[in-house]
Amino acid sequence: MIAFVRDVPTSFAKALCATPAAIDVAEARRQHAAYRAALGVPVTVVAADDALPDCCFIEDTAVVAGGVALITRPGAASRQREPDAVARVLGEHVEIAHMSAPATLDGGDCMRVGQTIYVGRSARTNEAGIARLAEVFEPRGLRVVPVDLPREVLHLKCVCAPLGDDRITLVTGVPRFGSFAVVEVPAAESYAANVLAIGSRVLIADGFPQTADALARAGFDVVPLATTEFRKADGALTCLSILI
Ligand code: CIR
Repeated sequence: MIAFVRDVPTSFAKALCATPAAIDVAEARRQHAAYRAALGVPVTVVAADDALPDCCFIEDTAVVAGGVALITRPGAASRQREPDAVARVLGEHVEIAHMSAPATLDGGDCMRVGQTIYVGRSARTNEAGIARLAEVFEPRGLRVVPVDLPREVLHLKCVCAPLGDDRITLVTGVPRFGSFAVVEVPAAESYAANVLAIGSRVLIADGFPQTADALARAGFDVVPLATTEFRKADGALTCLSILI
């Protein structure tokens, strides 16, 4: 497994956010370094672009499965140049497919569990984006299943995340979809649903004890990480990497 991450740009304090809060870029870089170290797999770093304040949220720029990377067209206009540099780096490892206007899709809306890719219908991901996702991945043996999201949810993986090929985290109260086992995340800890599971280890945002306990009881080695600065920009753990 290789992880691709993208450095935190100097302009990160200008990243998109629903509720503005002062971002400490130096602290974000420290948290990013700890994240990289915690991944426990070889990491390839894509250089930051200061013209793209959200570029460290690399997950949104590509969906990788079955040996192909679908380079996205992010739903936020300010992010639509982010995929260019990522495509160049991923192209050294996997086949590349693209999407074009009017399609938009953010990688944070896509959750692969086994041979199924669940995709959130969100303000960032439209029907043309979902159709392109299906066009690329269904011939490769993956099923694409859309999931409706409430308007206030940024991305599908704000409320769930994969735990291997047969389990997910899911915030209590979010309607169930799929037929896998669920580790419930209490609504009061909903930010912690966005975990990054790598084998038997699971990276989790620090400060969410009920979710950490539930994951430990589910058999995971729980690795808490500080994410305060990324959270201010509406980001979490999966957003910061692409794993292939
Ligand atoms: C945005 O609004 O696009 C960024 N500030 C946050 C993106 C987080 N990405 C993700 O959850 N995959």
